[in-house]
Amino acid sequence: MLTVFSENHRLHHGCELKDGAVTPSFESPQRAETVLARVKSAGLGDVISAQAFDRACYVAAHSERYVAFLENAWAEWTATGKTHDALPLVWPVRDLAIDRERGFIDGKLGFYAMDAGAPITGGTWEAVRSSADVALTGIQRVIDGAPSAFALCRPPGHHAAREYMGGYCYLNNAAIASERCLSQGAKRVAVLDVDFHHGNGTQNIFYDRPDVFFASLHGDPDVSYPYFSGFEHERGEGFTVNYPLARGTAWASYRQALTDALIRIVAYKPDFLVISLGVDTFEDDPISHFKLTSEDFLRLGADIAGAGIATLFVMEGGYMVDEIGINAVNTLQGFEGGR
Ligand code: Q9C
Ligand code: ZN
Repeated sequence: MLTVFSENHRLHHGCELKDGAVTPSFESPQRAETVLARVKSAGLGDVISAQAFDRACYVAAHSERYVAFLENAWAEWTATGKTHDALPLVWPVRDLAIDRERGFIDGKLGFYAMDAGAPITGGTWEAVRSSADVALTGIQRVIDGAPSAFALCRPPGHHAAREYMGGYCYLNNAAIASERCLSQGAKRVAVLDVDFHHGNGTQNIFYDRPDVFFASLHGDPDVSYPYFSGFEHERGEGFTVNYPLARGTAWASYRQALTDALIRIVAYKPDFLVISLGVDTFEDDPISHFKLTSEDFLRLGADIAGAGIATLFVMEGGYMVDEIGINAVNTLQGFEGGR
């Protein structure tokens, strides 16, 4: 399987507000390097660099003003004299939820963010747009006839909605790739999100859309981030399906939900399948609470392959353990039929 990568991811390395303290983000450059090293040592296949795509490809999944915010945020932040990472501090909650962009950068940060987990640094935009280009380069190969490809995206994307960032995500790489399929002639696309966290951003972008089916398996939002979405009753126009799973979920019950999701996806008859591949479902992940083993990721890939659909894998979460590379590549090798 072909892997698409961009060294520009290294330009983004920020902090996050976690448990009441600002600390280095769990979403570190080392993650992508660990996965790339495993891709190479396992002999998965060729590794190519991302091509540059037009800004219009990002705006297909996001609003014009949100993309403009991402492009300009660092310049506007540093214009106020600050040199450290930008994080939002005030949000438009409920009665303050006026739908009007604010002119000043501090107001913009709150308007365009769901949490304080997506810092803006000097290199963020370059890394973010390159990550989207990684997904676009990968999906173009699949559109052109490859049975599968791996977009080694960083930063990840699935928490980024049409008009907000959060949870380490800025542009929604999986959604941008899905829109590319449709603009290139596909009739239907399915997105299957197997990251530990609910893919709230992808759900938001496609919630009222019959041409993109979205399924997400994730930690029950009663106890897991992002807390406010991912419940079973969220069905959109009938093309959204959520599988909130209990803390401690292991392969046997995970697979039941996976099987149900795949049956629905096959019945939808999509032209392409995009997998939001988070490996933070691993038993030793430092911020998540499922119990998948490294061998389970081989099974995950094999089950996905059973759908028989041309597939792009898009890297999402998975944190701070050497096994992130093993688990991501196991999924891809499981898809390809074993190692
Ligand atoms: N105590 C992705 O996996 N922190 N984002 C949650 C809960 C944010 C995860 C803290 C986790 C975001 C792409
Ligand atoms: Zn995650």
